[in-house]
Amino acid sequence: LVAPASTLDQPALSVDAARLLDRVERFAEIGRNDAGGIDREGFSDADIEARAELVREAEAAGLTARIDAAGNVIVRRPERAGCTERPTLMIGSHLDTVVNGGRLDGTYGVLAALEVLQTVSEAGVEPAHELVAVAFANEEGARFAQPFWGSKVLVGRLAELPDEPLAHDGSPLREPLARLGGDLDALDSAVWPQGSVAAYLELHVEQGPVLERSGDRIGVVTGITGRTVLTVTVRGEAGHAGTTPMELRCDPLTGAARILLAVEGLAKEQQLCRVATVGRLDIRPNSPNTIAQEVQLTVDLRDGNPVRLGLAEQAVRNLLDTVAQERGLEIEVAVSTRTEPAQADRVLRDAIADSSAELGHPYQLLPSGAGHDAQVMAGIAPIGMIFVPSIGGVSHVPEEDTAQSDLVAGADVLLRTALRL
Ligand code: HGY
Ligand code: MN
Ligand code: MN
Ligand code: MN
Repeated sequence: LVAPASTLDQPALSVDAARLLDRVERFAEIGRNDAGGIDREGFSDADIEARAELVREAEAAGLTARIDAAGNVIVRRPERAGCTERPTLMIGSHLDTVVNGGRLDGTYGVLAALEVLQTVSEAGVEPAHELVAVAFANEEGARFAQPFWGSKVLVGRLAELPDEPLAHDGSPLREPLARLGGDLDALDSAVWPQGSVAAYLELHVEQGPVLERSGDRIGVVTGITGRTVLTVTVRGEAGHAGTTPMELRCDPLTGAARILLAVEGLAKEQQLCRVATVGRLDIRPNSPNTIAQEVQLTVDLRDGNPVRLGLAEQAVRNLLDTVAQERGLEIEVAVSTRTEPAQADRVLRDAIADSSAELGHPYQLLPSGAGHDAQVMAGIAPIGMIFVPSIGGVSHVPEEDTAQSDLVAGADVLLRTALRL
């Protein structure tokens, strides 16, 4: 076993900036739509292609890559005799996007993790940890209603996942998962037990305005918001828009409108939780001269405090009961995900801050209002997260962007942090 190099005594090792930026551009072509956004929802054809491309890139870089039963891509440095006993430092993020999303959310962190492994291998240094890069499957839950699918499987939260996960349109996960090389009946094999991961690091674009405004290049994440996503189905009676008298209607769409505004009010006026969003509305049959039969909508609740999050969920459930009674609608609610808030580990926070300082990058501490696989990984390992500025503070839109120099700085901080642990 080569003695772990105290790389910090040496001039700082840097990522290959051109290679990283080139990969970011190439992955942005996978699933790009006419509007310039990325349609790479988890387990779509584009997502499957991106995962296969990551495997090819890793192998071409002399690394090993495999796809686990959940569809996560796991990249390692090739085994060397005597080096297998080191604790694992996992570094990752996700490759899937929201509908019409940006090219950096998730993908940047995955490609930076790959870059860290490749840089370390090429430099011939032996970090104290075994570095493992991971691209989690279906973090966003854009098409299949299980956000954090890959990380939840990896940490063993199988009991809360449905036996036969379905997309919003009812199509089963089983088939695209198998096409990717996963196996719905073998999810157990993808679980990493408690204690098997010494630490988890994730690099991500901030997706908000804080760093851009302060002029800091690096964000050291203190904690990640909790999140509950509900899928609500409102059923009424379809009918002719011209002949059904108003007093005889049982319209699920107007019921849904009432729900939408009340959900906004839970956060905006009542301040029961930090933010509350209805982001998806599915109207059936969605025809201008037919009263709707059924409306499905999602409710995304977020707060850093799990108690407040629980109270907000209860308030939504009470609201649904009230609307159902008042309007004679049948309302069903299912939990798509409950993801607890998580705190970043003190040691990892300090390591990120020190690495930023040593590289001359101004940094600040900040919480994450977006969800990340890191908060699921917090169930089995200490976590640390690094943010870089988002231009205009926007994300989940095609305009999402970050200055190239910031992308490179973030990857260098990730590399340096991985080497100092
Ligand atoms: O929605 C989120 O916060 C994350 O980007 N999945
Ligand atoms: Mn996202
Ligand atoms: Mn993300
Ligand atoms: Mn007609």
